[in-house]
Amino acid sequence: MPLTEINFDGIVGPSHNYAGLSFGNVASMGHAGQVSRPRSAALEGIDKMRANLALGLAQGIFLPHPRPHRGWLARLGTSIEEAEPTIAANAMSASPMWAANAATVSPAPDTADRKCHLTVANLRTMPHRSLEWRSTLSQLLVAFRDGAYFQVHPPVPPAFGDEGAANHMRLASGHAEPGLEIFVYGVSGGAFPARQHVEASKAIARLHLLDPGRTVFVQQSEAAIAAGAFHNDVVAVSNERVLFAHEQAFADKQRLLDACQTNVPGFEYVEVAAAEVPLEDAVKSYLFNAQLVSSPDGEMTLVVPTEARETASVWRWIERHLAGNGPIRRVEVVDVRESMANGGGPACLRLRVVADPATIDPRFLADEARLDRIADVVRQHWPEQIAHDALQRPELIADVERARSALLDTLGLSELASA
Ligand code: SUG
Repeated sequence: MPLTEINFDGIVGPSHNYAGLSFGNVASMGHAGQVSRPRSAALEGIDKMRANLALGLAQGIFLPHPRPHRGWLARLGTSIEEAEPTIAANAMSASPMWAANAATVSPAPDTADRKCHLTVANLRTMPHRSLEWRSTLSQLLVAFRDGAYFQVHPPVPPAFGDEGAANHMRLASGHAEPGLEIFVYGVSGGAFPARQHVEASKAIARLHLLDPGRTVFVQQSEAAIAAGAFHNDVVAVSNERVLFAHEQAFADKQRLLDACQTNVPGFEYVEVAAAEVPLEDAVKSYLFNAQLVSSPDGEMTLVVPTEARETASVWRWIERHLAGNGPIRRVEVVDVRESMANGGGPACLRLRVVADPATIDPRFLADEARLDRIADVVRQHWPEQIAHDALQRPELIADVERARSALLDTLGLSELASA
């Protein structure tokens, strides 16, 4: 089988809630304390995967992690019953749903040993996200265990923050051609933290055995982070030879464009001017947190969240682009409102891996029938609602733990029960 782009979506976990844990993420901050709907959230995610399948794309899944994270609480000398509310909320976060932050992926055509390299993100900037790496590593070591094709790396040391593929892009004339790998790091973000450290990005490039001539490190603009673009994928996305970005995404745009022009045959840059879509609208609508995908008929489709259609400047821009001669030929609108309210759009929910699907553990791949089975488990076991002050209730905790084991049973992945 040829190398294919596979989108692995994080299944939204049964503890999905709004605790306002992510400073600098305006949606998470703005929805703090609201009632969440885990069942709807997970079903929205499944429908998004179905929309991808309908476009003819290959689809994978990652599992929710065990929550509450009892081991972390124990290391803090407490328990879910006794922890202070903020600590408990961190241990209950369903943040592993945002698979774009699971790892950075360099496909085989880019690496010296011609293996696909994956480095798990340390996510050290936010406490609730720093809990993810161990479970992510366990899953990747099962899904991508064929050492002839994959090399899975543990996180880089936490001295240097790494947030995975959300700050990494790849341009290539085709998915299976050698590409230009773009690492975007932050230095400062006004009042908000810059989460990706350049030393983490450089370490990953070395570990992945990338060709330095086809690797570029670019600084994210301070204005973008200050406007709420806590990850680069809130203001830019790439697919094959196309880079789609906001005018104010990068600190040194010209250096990036020069590298793209030199290394990517047929490179096309689609820029959205601040005068047409201000940064604030880009962040509110998640226009750039779209999935930019090539379906088998060769048409490039932008999979945007409903919030993009509801933001006047953004929808006007999309209609104008579609009417013109640009590379994006279709727009697909998906409803992922529950995730969006925590700052996670269609692109946050997926990790792209270019590989031959036959080399991956099939339990991590999805088709309609498998999604039906997952949806059944979600309908039966996922809590309908979680109020912020209910996060430590024993009945909720029992439901959340039972829901995850029912999913693992259904998927034949019970070996990951405590991972
Ligand atoms: O890290 N939200 C996530 C959203 C991540 C989106 N991912 C990408 N852009 N790739 C974050 O800020 C909110 C959790 C809370 O508030 O409870 C949260 O973690």
